[in-house]
Amino acid sequence: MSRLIIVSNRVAPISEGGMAAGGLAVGVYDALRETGGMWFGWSGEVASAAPASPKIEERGPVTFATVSLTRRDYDQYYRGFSNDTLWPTFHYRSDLTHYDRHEFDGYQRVNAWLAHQLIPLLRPDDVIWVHDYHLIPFAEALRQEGITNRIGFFLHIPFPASQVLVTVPPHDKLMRALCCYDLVGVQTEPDLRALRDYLEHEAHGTVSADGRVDAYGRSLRIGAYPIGIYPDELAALAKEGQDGRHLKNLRQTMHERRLIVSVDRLDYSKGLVERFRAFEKLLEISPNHRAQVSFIQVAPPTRSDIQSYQQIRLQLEAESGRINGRFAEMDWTPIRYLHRQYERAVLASLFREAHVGYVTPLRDGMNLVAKEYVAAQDPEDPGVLVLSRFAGAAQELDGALIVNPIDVQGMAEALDHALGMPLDERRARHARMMTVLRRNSVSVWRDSFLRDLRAVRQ
Ligand code: ADQ
Repeated sequence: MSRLIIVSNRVAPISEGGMAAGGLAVGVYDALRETGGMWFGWSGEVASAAPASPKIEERGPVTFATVSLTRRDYDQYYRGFSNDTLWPTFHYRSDLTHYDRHEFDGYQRVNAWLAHQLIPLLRPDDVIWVHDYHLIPFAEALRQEGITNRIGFFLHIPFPASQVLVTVPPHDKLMRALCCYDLVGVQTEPDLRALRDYLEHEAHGTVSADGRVDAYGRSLRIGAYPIGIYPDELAALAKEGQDGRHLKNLRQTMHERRLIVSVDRLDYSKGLVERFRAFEKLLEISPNHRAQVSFIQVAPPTRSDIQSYQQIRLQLEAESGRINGRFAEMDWTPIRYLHRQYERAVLASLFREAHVGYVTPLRDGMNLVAKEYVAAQDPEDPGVLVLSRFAGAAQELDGALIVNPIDVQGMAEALDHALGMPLDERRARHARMMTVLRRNSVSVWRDSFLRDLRAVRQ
């Protein structure tokens, strides 16, 4: 089988044992190990000058090829256009979107430079799989240098409605570039409908029922490929951690109270402020939960050099302080807000310990935390998932209590419902969701995308 090349903004740090930080990295790395291949992208380093060529590291059948970025490239391509223009807009936060034409120029320049760095490493029959919004123009840049390999693209974040996408000034250039791929994958059917709508009504292209597209003089395919996890491995990890130090310490402070858990990067798309207010509302409308329930929010910082991220941090610190000041007692803190990263095994066991998994983003491509929470549960006595309808995962996880994250009262009622749900109903909902998680695992996601990519132009 032809060699696989993965291209992503960041190359995931993979330890010698082959285990990476997250499920996605592991899923992709498994595919590379099976067929042999290369993972190409940014090393995460910012250097004073651009390197002449990628740094190459071989680990068994997998080659890691990484480059550093200059400060200017980082500012324009990564912090600027990717994370201060595309990220807010694609998460329906046009109010937070900042646009600077020079940053867009930098985004295109860095994509072209990255493509140029990869070309000497390519073989004619390599299959190239590019990931996420940082790299929309990557295939166009390769095509301009005469590369004819099969190239696929997967968007991990939501694909926004046309009327939202067109607020990005160079939307037409972006979408023209997107059509240089052979296969474009999005997370869910609603994302696919939005993409189709743009291609038909803004680009004046045609899209067939089975996802064949003709637009901007190019032919390609589009499809929905919901990303998954390895549910049974996560369940095993959660079970193993039951006697770990972190959980022992936690239990000592809980005194048999019920536990609600949320885990997110500290991002305004994750709906953290509304979530805190809904927990406050729960304590307000159901006083029986006071001193009986604790809420742990784990939210490590990300992108803290962007102003909107500094603001959400300040807002959350103020909200957790205010709510705790209002309800806390000598021996009970309602919200424990942990602004830090934890190991996967610790998070998995925390999920298993929690009676409620509270996952309420305002918008999310998929949200793997929702899936991990379900997989981590004890099937004999599972917790309940409270899930935003605006997470891609809500398309699959119909055993969750689905909420609208804007509706603070509705979320408080869902928390109350979850905390009081009888065992039979919890088991039935959990079993239904586990069936879906096993059917749509990360290997199914990867294999179906790569099968469709390998089938194009054959
Ligand atoms: P993210 O926005 O990062 O991903 P999500 O899918 O929920 O969101 O999480 C990714 C991973 O990070 C999960 O495996 C989670 O366990 C881990 N993680 C989160 N907080 C952590 C913490 N405090 N410590 C350690 N690990 C933590 C983007 C899109 C999502 C999409 C994924 C994959 O925004 O919508 O689901 O990519 O496609």
